Amino acid sequence: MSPDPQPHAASTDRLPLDTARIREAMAQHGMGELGITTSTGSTNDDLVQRAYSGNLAHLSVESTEHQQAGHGRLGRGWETPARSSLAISVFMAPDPGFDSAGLPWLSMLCATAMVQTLQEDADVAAGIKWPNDVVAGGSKLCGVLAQLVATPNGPAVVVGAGLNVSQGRDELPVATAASLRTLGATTLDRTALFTGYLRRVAALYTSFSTVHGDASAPLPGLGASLHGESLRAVIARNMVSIGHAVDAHLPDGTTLHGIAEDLGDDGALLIRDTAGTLHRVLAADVFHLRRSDGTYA
Ligand code: BT5
Repeated sequence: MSPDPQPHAASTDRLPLDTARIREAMAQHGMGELGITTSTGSTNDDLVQRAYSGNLAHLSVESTEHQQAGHGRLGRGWETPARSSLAISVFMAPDPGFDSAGLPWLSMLCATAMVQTLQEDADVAAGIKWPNDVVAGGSKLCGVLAQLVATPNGPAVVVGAGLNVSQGRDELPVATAASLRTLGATTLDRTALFTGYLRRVAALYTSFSTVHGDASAPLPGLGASLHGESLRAVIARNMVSIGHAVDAHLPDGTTLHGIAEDLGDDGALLIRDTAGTLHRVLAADVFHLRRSDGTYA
C-alpha cells in the first residue's frame, strides 16, 4: 500500500459549507432552491420528499453536513463521517419536449460533471467506472445514485452524488474506497468543489435539454473543449471501463468476462466475450481486471 500523503484528518479541515457562496453560485447558474441540513438520513430521500409536492423548482439542491443513512444501489449503504465529504442531490425536472429515453443518462451526466470537477479543480485523474462510480487510481471516491420521481407535473429525476473529501484511510468504510485526501488532491475545499460540480451539472443538463435528451446529438453551447461531442461520446471518453478487460456480475448471478468496447445508445455497456459475441449489459456490477503492476488489463 502506498503511504497516505496526508494521514491525519485535522479538525480544521472540517469547516462547515459556506451556504451563502453556494446559494450565490446557484443563482448565477439559474438553478433552484438550496437546502442544507446539519444532519439527515439521506439527501436523496429528503429531495424526493420535496419533489412530491410538485412545487420544487428545477435544479433545486439538497445537501447535509452529516448524512447518517446514505443509500447506494440495490439496498447498499453509503457511509461518511460528519463534514468529511459532500452529499449533493440535484432535482431535474425535464420539460415536456425532453425524450424519456434521456432520463437514464442523467446519472452518468452527473458522474461526468464530477469527473470534470475533480480533473480540472483538484488535479485528480478521475474517470467513470460503469455505470456511475467515479474512480481514481482504481479506487472509488464518489458514488452516484439516481431515483425516478413521479411528481404531479410528470416524471423527474433526483441524482445524488457522494464525494469523499477529507477522510483519512482509517475513516473509509471499505478497502476499495479513496478520498481526495488519500489521493493527494490539490484542494480539499468542499465549498469550491460543491460550486464547481453544480456549475458543470447545470451546464451539461441545459445543453442536453436543448437537444431534448438525445444522448447521440452533439451538445451545443459547451465551448470548444467538447468539440460538438454528444453526451454519449463525452461519457464514453471519460469512462475508464472502456477498452479494458472486465468481469460483469449480472443480476441473474452469472459473470460475463470480456472486453468493454463501448457505450450503447441506451447507456448499456457493450462487452465482447472471449468467444467474440457482443453483449449489451444494462444492469451489473463491473469489476476491472488488473495487471500485476496495478494498471488495467
Ligand atoms: C453508490 O452505490 O455508489 C451510490 C452512492 C450514492 C451516495 C449519494 S450521497 C448523496 C445521495 N444521498 C443518498 O442517500 N445517496 C446519494 P453502490 O454502487 O451500490 O455502492 C455502495 C457500496 O460502496 C457499499 O456497499 C460499500 O461497499 C461502498 N461504500 C460505502 N460507502 C462508501 C464511501 N464513502 N466511499 C466509497 N465506497 C463506499
